[in-house]
Amino acid sequence: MEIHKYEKAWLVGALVLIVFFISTVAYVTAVTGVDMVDESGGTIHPDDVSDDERFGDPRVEQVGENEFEVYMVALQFIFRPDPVEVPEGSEVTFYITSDNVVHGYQIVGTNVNTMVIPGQIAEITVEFDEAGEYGVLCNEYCGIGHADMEGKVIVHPEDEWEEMQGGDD
Ligand SMILES: [Cu+2]
Repeated sequence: MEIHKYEKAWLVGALVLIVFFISTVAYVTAVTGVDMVDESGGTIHPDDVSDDERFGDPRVEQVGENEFEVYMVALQFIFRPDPVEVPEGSEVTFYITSDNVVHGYQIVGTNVNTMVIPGQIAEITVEFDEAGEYGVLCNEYCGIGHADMEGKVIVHPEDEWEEMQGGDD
């Protein structure tokens, strides 16, 4: 069967596009770490949050050279801890839960955006490659003070962070 050369060109072009589209999806999934929030964080009874080893004392914890874990509780109408402070270039895993109502946790300018559901621990990892202040907001209506429920993530430049760790001696 004879295929006209223009038809061949269109076929090849369409194939190249399909391969390109599939590669972009594969790339984003495998390399950039864009992910859906799932149940990997586990569950916790809302009544146990304040006695829990992780959430009873909400905090930022350094777990590796450039790795941090944040144990966060969303309350009416603040986030604890706030602000979250980490150095530039760090990989931060947030574990967030709530002991009262549904909240949201979104870090503006990043891919961090999750519901915070009582009973559930949202686990989400993000790399902060650029120093600066990132706004945080609750995007689930959680009561009368919802509109004022906001927080901050401060990503410090390397030298500034080192100075902070050195204390004031
Ligand atoms: Cu809210």
